[in-house]
Amino acid sequence: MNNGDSLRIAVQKSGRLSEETIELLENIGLRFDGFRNRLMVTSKNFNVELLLIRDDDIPEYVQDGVCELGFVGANVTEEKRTDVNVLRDLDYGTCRLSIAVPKNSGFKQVEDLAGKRIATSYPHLTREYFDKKGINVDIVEISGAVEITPTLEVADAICDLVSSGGTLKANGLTELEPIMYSECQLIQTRKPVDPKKQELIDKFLLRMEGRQKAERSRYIMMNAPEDSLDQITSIIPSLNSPTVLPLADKNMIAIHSVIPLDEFWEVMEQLKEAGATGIVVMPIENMIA
Ligand code: PRT
Ligand code: ZN
Repeated sequence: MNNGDSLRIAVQKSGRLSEETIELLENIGLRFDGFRNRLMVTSKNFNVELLLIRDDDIPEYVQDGVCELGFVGANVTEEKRTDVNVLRDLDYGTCRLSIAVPKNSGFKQVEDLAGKRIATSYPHLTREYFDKKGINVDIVEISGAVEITPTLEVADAICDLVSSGGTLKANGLTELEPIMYSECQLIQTRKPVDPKKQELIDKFLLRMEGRQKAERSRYIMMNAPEDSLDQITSIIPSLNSPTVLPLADKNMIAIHSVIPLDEFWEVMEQLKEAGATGIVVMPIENMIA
């Protein structure tokens, strides 16, 4: 358990999630002094300390309450079968755990792998997948360089993480089927947390929410004929009423609003059709409800 006063967060020390996680923490206003060769760093302006460790250890440290929070891939948390709360899916570290076979193996579907050897660093997730399908396979647990095992004749197929697919290709493998999609997640311990630390967690989450909302939104400004205001207002999927400003040209107005990024293009097209001109779109730094 973490009995200190500071909130303790587990972060991957050095790997694919490290840079973006630290960047995210800095983006929500946390400042740190140098990370080099350190296992623990304390923030200069928020009562938090980061524990920098291997990603494989993060779910267990959070489960046991050594750290209240952790940033780690869903693939690791699920493989380790840890009992934690998933607070947020984050938009980085995205990948999929996939079954892949040698290009000229003749295996066309997962059913063709019955009785075959599958090399993986994810024995539980792989076993669970094949068991659900009722396909009997031999799992060969390998801790790294899984892609090379078919060439070495250690396995007939593999189950490994894929992002661009370049590594599979370079090793003469083709993807047969994804068994899980993963991204970096913020997880929280289920162990009791004292009220003061819970306050820190709530504050931390509020900042993250503001940042995530901002990243998923855009600020738009446009000019429009005054008589198209009702139509334009009905197009803008804003939670708040848009800001309407008069322009020097008496028949024209300026409209400002915030729109969700995923509706961006559709809204733009409709706004143009409704007579909006000079549409300007800007990123948003932060949003506090
Ligand atoms: O030292 P430590 O144990 O902390 O790090 P690690 O080597 O175990 O993990 P690391 O840093 O490689 O990955 C950390 C996390 O990033 C993973 O647990 C995933 O949640 C996520 N992630 C996202 C990936 C990938 N994309 C990924 N492509 N993890 C690994 N890969 C590997 C994959 O195993 C394969 O070897 O990259 C290769 C394939 O990449 P593509 O782009 O060629 O398909
Ligand atoms: Zn690891």
